[in-house]
Amino acid sequence: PLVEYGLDAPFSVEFHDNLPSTNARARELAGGGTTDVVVVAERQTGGTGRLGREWESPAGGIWASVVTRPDVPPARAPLFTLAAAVATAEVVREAGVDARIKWPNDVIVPADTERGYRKLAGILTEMEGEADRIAWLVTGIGVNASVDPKSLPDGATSISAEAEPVDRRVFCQQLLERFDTARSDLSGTVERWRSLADTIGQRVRVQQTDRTIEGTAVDVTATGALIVETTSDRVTVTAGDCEHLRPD
Ligand code: BTX
Repeated sequence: PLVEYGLDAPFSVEFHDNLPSTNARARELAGGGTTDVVVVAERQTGGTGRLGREWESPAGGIWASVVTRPDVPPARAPLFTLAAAVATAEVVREAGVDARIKWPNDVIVPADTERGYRKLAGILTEMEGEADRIAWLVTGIGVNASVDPKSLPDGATSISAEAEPVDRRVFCQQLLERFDTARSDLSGTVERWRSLADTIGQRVRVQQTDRTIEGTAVDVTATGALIVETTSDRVTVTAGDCEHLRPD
């Protein structure tokens, strides 16, 4: 089993064997006024990605959602997604996998000559806030740790498929410590994000509800937006689905 244990985390831990979604449970706790707690589940039956997509969460993964109440304006919320992506990528890299970040929230193993990029982890941030202040933030982190990629959608991979399996208790603890460090140094986080990014320098297609932006990703801004150079323009993209295109 995963984290029944005394996780010596910088957050208090609520462990579940089975849960529809750790983000849903974390939202409940957040709405009730709780903070600095992490909800961890051995498996999720209704794990969610962005835009209501499904997130496969079999036993063997790390499914965790952290509730915080950062005293920052809502425009800075995306930085916590970057902080979680940096923390995840760093701990996965220490496990011996050449992980990189795809803007804004995916930890991937980059494409090689034979295969396209494979998704190893994802982050889902949810928030409630007023105009000038975040009320609460839920940062959901899903990592395919010891999961057989056959039980995951196409294009997914896991730590155990790419390298030696990890001790999930230790991994989860390191992940939470890294996230705690990263969230308290957001400008350092943007720097580390840049150095871990697979997206910068790539040709990308960013899908938004009402438009598609295609061009070269050149940088991220101080608030975590992606800067894309198109043939005619330089566009700052704050949200959307980003695909890395193969070079011509
Ligand atoms: P996303 O919308 O970027 O990615 C969702 C897409 O990824 C799916 O449509 C599917 O194609 C693919 N996918 C589904 N499951 C997996 C998987 N296990 N590994 C790789 N690819 C997959 C990414 O959303 C954000 C995911 C956050 C998940 C965490 S887990 C803890 C917390 N609780 C919860 O319900 N969600 C978060």
